[in-house]
Amino acid sequence: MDHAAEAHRTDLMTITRHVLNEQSKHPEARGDFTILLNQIVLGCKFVCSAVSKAGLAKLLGLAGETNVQGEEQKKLDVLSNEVFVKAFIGSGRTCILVSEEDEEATFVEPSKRGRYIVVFDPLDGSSNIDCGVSIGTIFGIYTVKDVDNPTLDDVLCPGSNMVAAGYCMYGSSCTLVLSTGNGVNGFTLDPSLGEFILTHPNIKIPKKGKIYSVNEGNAQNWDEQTAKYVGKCKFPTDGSSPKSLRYVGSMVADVHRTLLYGGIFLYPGDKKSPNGKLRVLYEVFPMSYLVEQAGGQSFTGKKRALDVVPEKIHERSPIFLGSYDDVEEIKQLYKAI
Ligand code: AFP
Repeated sequence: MDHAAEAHRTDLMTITRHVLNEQSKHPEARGDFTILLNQIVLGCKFVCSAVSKAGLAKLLGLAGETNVQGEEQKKLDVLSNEVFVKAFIGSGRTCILVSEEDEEATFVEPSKRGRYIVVFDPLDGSSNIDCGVSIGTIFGIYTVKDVDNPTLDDVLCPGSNMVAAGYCMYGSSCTLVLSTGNGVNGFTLDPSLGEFILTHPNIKIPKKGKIYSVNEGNAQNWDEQTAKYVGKCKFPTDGSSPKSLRYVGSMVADVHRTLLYGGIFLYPGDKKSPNGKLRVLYEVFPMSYLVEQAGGQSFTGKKRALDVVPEKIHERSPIFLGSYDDVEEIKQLYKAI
């Protein structure tokens, strides 16, 4: 019997235990973050369960509303948003919430206020729901400067101000990937226990990858640099093999694969949409934070993504993120022109 393996199998590192371990490194910490994280975990479990039962429960279909980006909302978007908003407010640890589904930021009433700000997309990739493709929740967390006087300026600041970020992917398994600024860890939901267990400790993105991930249907509108980069992925001139193309169309799934296997994910700006499609606060920032924490890079075509200072809560930005060397290559192309 392999006792080492057996000990490992029975010593289950749950996400709460992991965060409490991290917390113990900061004697001044009062456990507020652990309480907030428990609400994120609860929301993710709810959404995971709802997504897996969506077909059965006849939850699919349009809710008859559109969100602030003018996209059709599905019932699951509405449900997921409500669950997260109520969980965050109920935790007593948040003061401002910015959700993809809500036009305005939510300012938590003074009696329920705490020092954390959460920006989140409760159900990203919702156009993939009906065909059972992986979708996810993305979140970023900041702290407020003055808990008695939270303002939008506390949110409209560089992504590098985040204190934590993560996503939960509802796929063939339910995986929550989290960084609190000290590396990246992945936890998989054990449905029989109802617990997220550490399965991907200290994720490091390969320095260079063999995959590129982009919506090539937009190629006719790309700028010269993006077109040149993708051309090099397909027809390398340095004797290397062409990269493979993988594109789910669900950012959580595409970034998750990029974190684990390496390569590059691109959603560039183009002639039709100069700022691309993805939202700075709750897509670009959290994913850039995770990729940097895993040793990769994230670039907007102009600067490091985490240095962007958004002017509006639903602002969009082009994004190139992934393996360090792959992103470096596209940075050089943008520098050269
Ligand atoms: P939906 O939520 O409308 O499905 O959009 C998903 C998303 O915001 C992101 O998850 C994908 O990476 C990206 O859009 C895909 O966009 P395209 O369909 O334009 O490729």
